[in-house]
Amino acid sequence: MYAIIGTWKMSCEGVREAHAGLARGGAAEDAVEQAIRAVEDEPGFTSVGYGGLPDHDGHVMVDAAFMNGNTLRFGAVMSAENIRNPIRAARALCGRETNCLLAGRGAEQFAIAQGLPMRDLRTPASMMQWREALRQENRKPDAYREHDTVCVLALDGRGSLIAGTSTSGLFLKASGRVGDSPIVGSGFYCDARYGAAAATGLGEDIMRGCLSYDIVSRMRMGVSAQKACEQAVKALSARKIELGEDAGSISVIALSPTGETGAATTLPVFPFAAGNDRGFGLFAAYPAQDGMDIRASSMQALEGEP
Ligand code: SD4
Repeated sequence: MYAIIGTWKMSCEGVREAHAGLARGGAAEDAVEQAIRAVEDEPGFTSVGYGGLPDHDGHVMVDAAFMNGNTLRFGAVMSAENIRNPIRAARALCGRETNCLLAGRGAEQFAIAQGLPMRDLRTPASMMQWREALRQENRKPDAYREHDTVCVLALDGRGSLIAGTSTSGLFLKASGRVGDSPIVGSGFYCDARYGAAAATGLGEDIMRGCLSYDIVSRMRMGVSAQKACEQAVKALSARKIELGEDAGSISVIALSPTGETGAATTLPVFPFAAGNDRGFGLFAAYPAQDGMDIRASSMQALEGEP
């Protein structure tokens, strides 16, 4: 059995190729890296890697993480600049007993020492958008309008379960701001015995609920990947509503050790790519209608039929 799931339509091509690699007997670690690199390298995706939108000061500062569910080790970089493929740096850090989460200059120096390619992640188009945005006043960052994180979870035929994330965070974020994506338990979590999960949306909210850990904890209690996603999103959003806030912008994915996938969202629609040994497709999760502001998601195939 093998399976893979990735957030947003932008992950579709990379996940499709990584899915083919898994079908040929490839490793989940390689599948996650390959799928995320494909998004990082594409300047048309303005929320990840090259072409990512800058922070308030005009710097493209990236966060990325890689977690091995069989060892519970993770590696992550945050608030780092000029690393062409942040997911490669995160993967290279995964396995270390100490110093596995590096920020800023330390992360950049690590990438250089590893011989990873460095690159100015700004593009003329992203800098133009930045200059234009600075001209507008009172701009409230919107995690979805401005940015989407690529999260990929993969299971291979040998039972390896891996999680990865990569993002340039919120457009116009404060210098030094870090979101959930490199924070274990919030943006991602993975335990090969129970499952893997990852989140995209407003990192400040996702971290308040330790959302990915919450999903995997529910799976540990025997809840399915789909139900665990629905329950965790619903719990965090309901709590926010109780506190007088809105439900927030939160979407999640999960993958069980037997290859079941799950997804849930507070958005009107959340597309994701998923595949297993029966096929590959682009899907969407929607909030269900049960009279609450936050509802269980229903899933629908957009194309393909896993
Ligand atoms: C962050 N979670 O830095 C990321 C942004 C994101 O969809 O995923 N937006 O807060």
